[in-house]
Parts: sequence; structure tokens; C-alpha cells
Amino acid sequence: MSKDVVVIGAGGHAGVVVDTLLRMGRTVRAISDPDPAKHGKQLFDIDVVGDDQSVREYATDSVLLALGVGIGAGDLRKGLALRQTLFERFVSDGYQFDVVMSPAAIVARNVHCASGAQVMAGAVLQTGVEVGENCIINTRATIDHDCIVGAHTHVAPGAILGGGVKLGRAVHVGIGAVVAPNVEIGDGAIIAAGAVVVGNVSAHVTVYGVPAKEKNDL
Ligand code: JB3
Repeated sequence: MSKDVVVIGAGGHAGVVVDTLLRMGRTVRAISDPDPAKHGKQLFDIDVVGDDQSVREYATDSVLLALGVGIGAGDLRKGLALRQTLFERFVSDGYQFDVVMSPAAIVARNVHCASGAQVMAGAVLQTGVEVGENCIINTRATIDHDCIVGAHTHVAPGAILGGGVKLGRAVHVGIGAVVAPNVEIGDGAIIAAGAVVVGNVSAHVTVYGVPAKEKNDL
């Protein structure tokens, strides 16, 4: 039987994470969030017990963690950096992150998801896909055969990756974006919502539109 889970963050993404964990049959022990207005409140009957310091009350070997902070709005690079910082801080303190896998996702038998990866309802992951640590494959995203998704990357709802796509680390693929087969996206790149990417994208670049082109004013 799996260990109980503590969820970090109590916003919109955390609600999805907690619901998914409950559907997986996990017990969610507590939720942490720095916002004092959320302390004492509940998410699906689970208490928001305090800030991240309250997580330290649970021995590292007694619980698993799940990152409920998504910050997929506003400054996307800041959001991705916060997710990476929180993940790495808790790992260096000795905690382990659960793989959050919706029972309503369709996942080929040989897909590999690293620690902390999150695959939400309706996502489709085809054969040979590798999902790096602390990634979000969000609602109804499609990751086709042999794609590699780098650590800390967020594939937003409804995005579609053709076969053999390689996403670097801390990439954001926006809602409904499409990436053509075998395209490579560099570390830290942002693919805007609805973009159609037909060629490789360099690291730390933002692209938008159909077909996608570079945005230089960010
Ligand atoms: O688009 C979709 C389907 N999901 C988006 C998701 C990926 O990102 C969603 O629509 C939002 O854009 C965003 O969800 P998120 O991150 O839950 O955003 P929000 O609802 O604004 O909640 C963020 C929560 O994280 C707030 O309660 C913050 O107080 C909390 N937070 C910020 N920094 C933190 C920290 N929580 C903890 N535990 N530790 C922190 O350092």
C-alpha cells in the first residue's frame, strides 16, 4: 500500500491534484500553502494546515509529496521556476514525490514517468513516451509515440505532440498548441497557446501563432 500524500499548494492546480490522488485511492494527509487566508480551510475535506514549514512535521519516510502549485498563468517562466525550486528543495530535504496518474488517462504500458510527474484526466501517452521529473501533462494533452518530455515541463490542457517530439527542461507548451512530429524544443522555451510548431525551437525562446514564429519583444 502506498504512503499517505501531502500536497504543496492550495490553488486551482492543487484541487486537480488532490482530486486525482483521491481517485487513485491515495490518502491525502494535509495541504500546505503560504497564504494565511487559506489556513484552516479545506480542499475536498483535506485541511490546509499551514505554510511549507508545516510539511516538516511529517518525517521524510512517512509520506510522499505532490506539488499542487502549477502557476500556469501570468509570468510562465516564474511559475516553472517556482515549481522547480519547490521540488528540488523538498527532494534535497529527503522527501520523495508521488507520481500522480489519473485513472482516466490512457497510458501505454511502456511509458516511463519519473518522480513527481503528473498526468491528468483525458491525457493520452502513447508507446515509448518518457516523462521527466516534476512535469505536468495536463487535462486531455496528447503525447504521441516516443516523445521525450524534459524535467519540470508543463504541457497544458489539450496540447498535442506528434511522434518523436523532444521537449527540453522547464518548457511550457500552451493550451491547445500543436507540435509537429520529431520537432525539438529547447530548455526554457515557451510555446504560446494555440501555436502550431513545425520546426525546432531554440532554448529560452517564446514562439506563437500559426505557423509558430519567434516573439522578440519579451
Ligand atoms: O490551466 C490549468 C488547467 N491549470 C493552471 C495551472 C497549471 O496553474 C491554473 O489555471 C492556474 O493558472 C495555475 O494553477 P495554480 O498554480 O494552482 O494557481 P493559483 O490558483 O493561483 O494558486 C497558486 C497557489 O500556490 C496559491 O494558493 C499560492 O498561495 C500557492 N503558492 C505560491 N507559492 C505556494 C507557494 N504554495 C506553497 N505550498 N508553497 C509556495 O512556495
